[in-house]
Amino acid sequence: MNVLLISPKVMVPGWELLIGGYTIGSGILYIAATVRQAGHNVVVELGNEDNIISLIKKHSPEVVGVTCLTATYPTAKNLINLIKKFDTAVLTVLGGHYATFMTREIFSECSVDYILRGEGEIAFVKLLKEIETGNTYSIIEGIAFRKMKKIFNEHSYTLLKDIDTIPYPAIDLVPKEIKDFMPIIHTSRGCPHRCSFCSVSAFYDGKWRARKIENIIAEIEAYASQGIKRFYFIDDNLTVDTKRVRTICKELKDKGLDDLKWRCLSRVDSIYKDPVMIDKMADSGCTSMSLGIESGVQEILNRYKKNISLNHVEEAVKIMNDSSIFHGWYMIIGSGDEFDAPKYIEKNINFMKKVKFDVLQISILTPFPGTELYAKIVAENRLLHKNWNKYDCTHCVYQPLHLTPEQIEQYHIKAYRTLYLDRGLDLFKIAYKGFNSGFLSPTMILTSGKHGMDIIFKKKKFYEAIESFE
Ligand code: B12
Ligand code: SF4
Repeated sequence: MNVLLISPKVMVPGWELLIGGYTIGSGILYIAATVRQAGHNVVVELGNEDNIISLIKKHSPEVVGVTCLTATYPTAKNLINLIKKFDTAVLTVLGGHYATFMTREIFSECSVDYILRGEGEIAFVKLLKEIETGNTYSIIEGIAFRKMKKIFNEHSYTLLKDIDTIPYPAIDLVPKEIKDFMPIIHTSRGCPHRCSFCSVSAFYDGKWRARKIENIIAEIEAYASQGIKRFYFIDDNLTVDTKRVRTICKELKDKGLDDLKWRCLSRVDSIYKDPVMIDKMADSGCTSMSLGIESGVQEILNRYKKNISLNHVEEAVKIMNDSSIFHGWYMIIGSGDEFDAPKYIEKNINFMKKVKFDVLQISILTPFPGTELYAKIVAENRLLHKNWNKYDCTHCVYQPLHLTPEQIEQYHIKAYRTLYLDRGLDLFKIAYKGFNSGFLSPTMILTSGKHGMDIIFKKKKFYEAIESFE
């Protein structure tokens, strides 16, 4: 069968603007790999309202699969509606975090035929097989569908039992518009923690599954043999099991793969518990790492169920500053409860001054469907709107208890301004370290500088400034 896989071609304010282009997640590339392995013709494209019909004409697909997050769902919905208007015979499938949690709402406003709930590698291939044999309404675990205005299999959900059985993501199918694509490797999927705001804990239901080390190393060897020099361990939390990470590092060295540069995401607790792991990581090619502190107020961390203490944060920051690894931290403005008050936001910002970060990405707390936070905000009737494209962590989309949404957005800017200006001349050293680590590119520095100027001198809102990127 001809299968067209689409990732929405959108500039959601965030990393794409900083990296100066469009982006694609690994999910759709994993789906592409399994579809190809099952013997179908598959192409991956970036789609928007302007190019979708020409893509359909070009590839003549029998099935179109579209991926989405919350912020990219509006585009995904428009694409599917346009496809079905153009040719009802083309079957459409939507997957991703938003699709998993908002199945019923999606069927009420989008002409999509199937919604994939959970991980799609096995279920999607089963669906293609059924469609090929003429069974368009089979019950398959993880696939909801609509027949005669009724929704079937709505609560079915699928997670892979063994993540070693799936092929490597089809990075050779990454669309040409994506500049400077860095191969993404998952050594594990999910996370055992259950932070209240996190879509990952909701999507994987607090489950963490690790791949076999031989399989991970074989994937890296495959990339190295193609001349690839850097990659991203994109696990939600690479360091859940620090012993395992040390083994991966040892294997990288033993196999002579330590000249490849890599980056990853980690957590404060594994760093202060096993600081030697950080040395091993640096020694085996790790040049940059991102970590969530989220808040400098212990009460808020407890509400987030983050399971870390501010003492541990300080310890972890010290360890990272003593290492050669370029480190980026995540911080959130907003708590979603009574701590949404000036006193606590100021306290949050003041604590972050102690964190001698290399980079800091500050988000506004965003209630993503499926999360505990979303359920709470909805139950308290404090969701301001469902303009999902604004669920990009730069807009305040809920009503805070003791502030206005605009005040939260102003604090977002204040936090950036205060915390970066506080680093003073260190910023030059940081830029140098960032270049060397491969984390920062000249485009990122120039773009962020321009955004900063627009915010300070033109008094633009944060999201207006980053939207002005061309
Ligand atoms: C790498 C990453 C990025 C990268 C790449 C973005 C991208 N487009 O994926 C960058 C840094 C650019 C980024 C940016 C953002 N990100 Co991000 N990101 C991630 C991260 C860490 C990994 C993504 C990934 O590779 N997942 C692994 C794959 C295998 O899973 P998957 O994509 O869900 O796909 C599986 C299933 O969902 C399903 N499936 C998905 N699509 C389809 C389609 C079909 C047809 C089928 C059959 C099945 C299917 O099958 C797939 C295979 O099992 C995730 C966390 C996570 N675990 O997903 C956060 C995450 C996706 N990001 C998130 C957010 C909020 C953002 C930003 C809005 C933040 C910001 N302001 O910058 C932007 C939005 C960017 C955009 N336009 O997409 C949230 C999304 C929450 C939500 N519910 O919407 C996540 C979940 C983080 C979190 N902890 O909450 N991100
Ligand atoms: S925020 Fe990080 S630690 Fe918490 S559940 Fe999500 S991925 Fe895990």
